[in-house]
Amino acid sequence: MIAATGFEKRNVAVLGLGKSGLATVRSLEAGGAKVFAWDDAAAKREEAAKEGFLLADAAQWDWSTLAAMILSPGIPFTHPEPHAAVKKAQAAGVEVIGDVELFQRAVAASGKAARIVAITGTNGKSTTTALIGHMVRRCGGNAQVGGNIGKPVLELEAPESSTVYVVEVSSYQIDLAPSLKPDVAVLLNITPDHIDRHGTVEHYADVKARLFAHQRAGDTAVIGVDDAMTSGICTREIAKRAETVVPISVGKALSRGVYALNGVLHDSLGTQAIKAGDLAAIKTLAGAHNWQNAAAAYAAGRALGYQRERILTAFESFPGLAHRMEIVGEADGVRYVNDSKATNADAASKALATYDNIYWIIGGKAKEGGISTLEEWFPRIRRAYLIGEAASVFAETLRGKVEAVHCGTLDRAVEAASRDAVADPHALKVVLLSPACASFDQFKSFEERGDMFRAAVQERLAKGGAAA
Ligand code: UMA
Repeated sequence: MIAATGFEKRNVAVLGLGKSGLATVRSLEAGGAKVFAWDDAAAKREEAAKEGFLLADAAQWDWSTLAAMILSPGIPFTHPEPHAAVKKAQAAGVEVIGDVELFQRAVAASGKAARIVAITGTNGKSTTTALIGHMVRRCGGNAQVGGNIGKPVLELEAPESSTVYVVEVSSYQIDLAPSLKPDVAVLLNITPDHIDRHGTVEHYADVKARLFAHQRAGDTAVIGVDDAMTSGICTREIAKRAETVVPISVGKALSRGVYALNGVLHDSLGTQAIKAGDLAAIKTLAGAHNWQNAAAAYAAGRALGYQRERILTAFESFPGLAHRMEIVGEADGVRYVNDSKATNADAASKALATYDNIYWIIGGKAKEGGISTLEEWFPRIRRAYLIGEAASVFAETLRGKVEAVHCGTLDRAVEAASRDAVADPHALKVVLLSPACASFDQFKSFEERGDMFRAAVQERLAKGGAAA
């Protein structure tokens, strides 16, 4: 655990007692602060009470005695409107910050030469974070991986001079971390997202760009240039500090930067462009979106001082992330891919763009817009297997374009898709769970849905494959 510094013997309020809030209370107490904790949900307060934390209704906090309020990332800071406690804090001149800010301050105050690699972007940030963490370890470094990816930053181990913190940061977390200063900052891409929490896409992009605000000579900015928003940010950063900005692209050759062309990674950081390695051969980094993640991780690895060959060797052993195009089995020329995290059409498009001969398990609780935007990928789909609430709506969209079978449940869909895929004479077929839907009609979470898919596939394969 990292003890929060700077609040010894002072009163601090913590609002939100989810994963990051509970870690924040522990960290502040370890740093010697007196913490007043609150969550608007009674169940969360009960959980906190079991740990013996001091609970005090946020509506009753005495703002004149508080040194700061630590806000959970999920609680509105600016939009649609600030939480009532945020308004009161601001009126009283009490600073409102998040756990990532406490983390940054504690690392800076430790006097250790620990380094921070921070990763953000609309898509791919968890995979890139996991990939960089894996690379750091394989290159002999002491990686501590956390943040938005799941493990709260304050739960990571205390800084040592060898520590490389690899931290995924959401826009919510950046918004609450005014002094964040990564040694290596990675911005992958920006597409409209979380507008409810940031008001406009421009504000969302401005918040993401703050990742670079405090970087100094010697710090590195790795920035995607394949969308208009990040490309604009990259141009602005280059104007300030060209030599420490590394543009990355998939599909465009760059005179300076790191880029992937047809799955081949190129490094033009030196005097001439060289081929750094073949990403297309790495199963867990399949697809153009993963090549962007790999280009960013490679650039981060170079900034950390790792050799080109060691980075590529590390990529080859990357296990991938659960539920994100996770390969859960392969037999009889059929690859089974768990992409349960794809809870909307845009996310599902990544897997559909990656594979051919797809036996596609789709459905659940439909999102607005359905799957009509996926039509360009329909020719890759051999057959669709419909589950959950969205089945009849999706059947309508697919009518006349993709043959669809109503399966009802995931188990039945796995069975039917495996049987059909095995019978397909193509060399490689893919049974793909990429539902383009939320899971809540049939499962507790996308994780439960993906776990059940993995278990169903592995049970079938253990029994002797789809023919069993
Ligand atoms: N709450 C209130 N009042 C409110 C609203 C919420 O008291 O008005 C309470 C809720 O009851 C809850 C807590 O505040 O107990 C909110 O917690 P939280 O939503 O911030 O969640 P945590 O459990 O602390 O998890 C957070 C991140 N969640 C969000 O940003 C929404 C997790 O990212 C992150 O993994 C975790 O910290 C550890 O760092 C999740 C996420 O969905 C994966 N992120 C978004 C995304 O990826 O799109 C940004």
